[in-house]
Amino acid sequence: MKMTFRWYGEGNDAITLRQIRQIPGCSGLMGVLDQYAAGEVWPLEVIQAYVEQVHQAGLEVEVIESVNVHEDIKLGLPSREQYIENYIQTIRNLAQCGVRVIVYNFMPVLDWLRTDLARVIPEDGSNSLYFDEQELLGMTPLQIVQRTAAGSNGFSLPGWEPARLAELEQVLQQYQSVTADDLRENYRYFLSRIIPVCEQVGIRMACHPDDPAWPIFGLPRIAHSKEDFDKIIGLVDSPSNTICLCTGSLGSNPDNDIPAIIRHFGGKQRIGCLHVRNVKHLGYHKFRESSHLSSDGSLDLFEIMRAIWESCPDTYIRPDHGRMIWDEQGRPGYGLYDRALGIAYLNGLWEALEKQGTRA
Ligand SMILES: [Mn+2]
Repeated sequence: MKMTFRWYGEGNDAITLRQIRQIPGCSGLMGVLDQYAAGEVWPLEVIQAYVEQVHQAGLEVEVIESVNVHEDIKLGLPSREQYIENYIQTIRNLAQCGVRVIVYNFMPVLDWLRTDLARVIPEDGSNSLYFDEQELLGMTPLQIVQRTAAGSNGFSLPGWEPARLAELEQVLQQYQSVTADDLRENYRYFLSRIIPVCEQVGIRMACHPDDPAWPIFGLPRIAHSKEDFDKIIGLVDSPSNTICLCTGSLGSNPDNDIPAIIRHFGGKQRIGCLHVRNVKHLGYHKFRESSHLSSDGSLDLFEIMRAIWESCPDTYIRPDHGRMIWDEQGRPGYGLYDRALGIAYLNGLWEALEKQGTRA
């Protein structure tokens, strides 16, 4: 297992590489260059400079996240061809710089969604990301986008890049006639074009689940259950077609048995990497992000780590979102302190498994 940390790049993150290097047992990053809009080629020299900088700090960067898929690809428009060509060029450029796993998603228009980015947790006064479908019912997509932007403390948020949302109303219209099956067929086309290249250059594509794990605003969503991911890995049957198994995203739906899902796909060698975090279920379609500790949330992190240790022990992991604690100001969900605590805890569970665990 390689423990990593999400970092947004110099000038785009309040956290420094030096701070990340000082987290015990953290050997690398899941990096991101989110200055590029979906559909743009990430230039080789820019990736090289980024990777070089990370290496100089004593960290690896074998996973890159948020290589966003242009909406025209998801909609299956004729213009998708150029965007797929661009995506392939980005894959080649990343591979040339030593990247092994690319995290992306196939969610229409809206990426992850919350109704509050800083909901105070009454028990201890910290705050975290929060979702309540009841709050969402009275809002339009545009209102939730504006509210999310206003709550971001001035930081860019992954999946909420302004360029991507500039034509929100128009793109929402375009999806009116797109069914889940249509979306899946467009996904199949995309994968059939990129996966052969990935095999050639040694890249594994890792699809991030829908977050939360159910449809939103009537948009088709096809990646939020074991059954969905069985279909996805079957669209193009290749070791390069994998999942970024995000325990908090899938775990927002109590029907998803996360350790069982990890064992299922880990056993098939189809987990490219994992985001490991906890959520606290507060009611129907209502949850908050808790600390990583099992007893603070609704997921059993020990069982999750055991499933990883048993089925895909060589994978990449990172703590996912953290709470804001100790008066830290920063990008919602991506502060230093609580994510560093998450790493310490997950590494502790891992050490216990290494020393005392028995594999089935
Ligand atoms: Mn995630």
